Amino acid sequence: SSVQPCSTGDDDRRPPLNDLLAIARHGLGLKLKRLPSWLFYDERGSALFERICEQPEYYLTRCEVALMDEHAASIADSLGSEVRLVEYGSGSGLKTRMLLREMHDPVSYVPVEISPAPLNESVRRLALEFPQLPLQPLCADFSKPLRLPIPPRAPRRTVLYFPGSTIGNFEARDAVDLLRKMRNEMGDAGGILIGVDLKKDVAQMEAAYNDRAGVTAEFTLNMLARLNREIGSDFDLSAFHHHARYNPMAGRIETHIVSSREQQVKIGSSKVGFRADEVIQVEYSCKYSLEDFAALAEKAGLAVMRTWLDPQRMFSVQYLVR
Ligand code: AVI
Repeated sequence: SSVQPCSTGDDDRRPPLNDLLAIARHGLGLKLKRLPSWLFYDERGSALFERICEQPEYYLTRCEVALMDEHAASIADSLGSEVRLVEYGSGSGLKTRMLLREMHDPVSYVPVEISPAPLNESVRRLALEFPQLPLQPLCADFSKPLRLPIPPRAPRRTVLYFPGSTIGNFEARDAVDLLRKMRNEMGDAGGILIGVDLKKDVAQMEAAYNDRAGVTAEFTLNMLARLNREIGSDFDLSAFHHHARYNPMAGRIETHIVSSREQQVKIGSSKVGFRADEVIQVEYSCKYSLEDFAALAEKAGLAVMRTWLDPQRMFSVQYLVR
């Protein structure tokens, strides 16, 4: 197989880890405290996320896999032949493998991932199953403009694959900006294949973010544990808890870390005070109706060419073009 070494664009990276202190200070210094959701994904957080995907309440992954099981061939037909497939994020790679198995003469596969370890692992696995497919991993932050590696032969089109409803973790305004950036990267003939979680029964959505086994709560609190590990803050994890509720006005699950009591936490050389029940906003998971998402795409200059649903009609994969 032909696997290129991981390329990086230095200027495209997230801030180095010692900037974590500045990020924490800034977010916790705001009147309404907030921390960015990408902070969840250190090694432990990524492992916890994989476990969330296996929880019975977390329907998103199961539904998207069921969707790919039923529709991967039809999706591949819509993308056409000689496609360069660029994936935003790498993850476990199951959905990618389901898609690649059905694709017609793909030119190359470019996984884009910020951390080198999962990137190398996904490439290693794919190389075993697809020895003929050129793999061009790119170690970069997909929310910033990308410098894509030169493809081994001219593709008919570039398709950006963004599964998992990760677009839901961006506020509507940021989601439009990201889609606009993707529109530039895919070029005139290109497309975006994107997983989008759908609005549904509130209890079902809230259960997905409050699993009984408590894995999501552990995932959420890992953000504080990570700060303790990496910037030496002294969050007492037993004095904070996870809280995730659906906000029907905004159409999103909003996840907060709640301070169980009044307390002070050391962040670097200073202290941050928390009132009892004060929250840190840490994640949005936006949910869309098909009409909502088409309107969002349109704001980014994109049209929904096709939509596929899973058998339970809980999750969608959509193909967007200019
Ligand atoms: C990665 N992302 C789509 C997940 C979601 O559903 O918003 C992250 C997650 N947060 C809590 N559970 C899962």
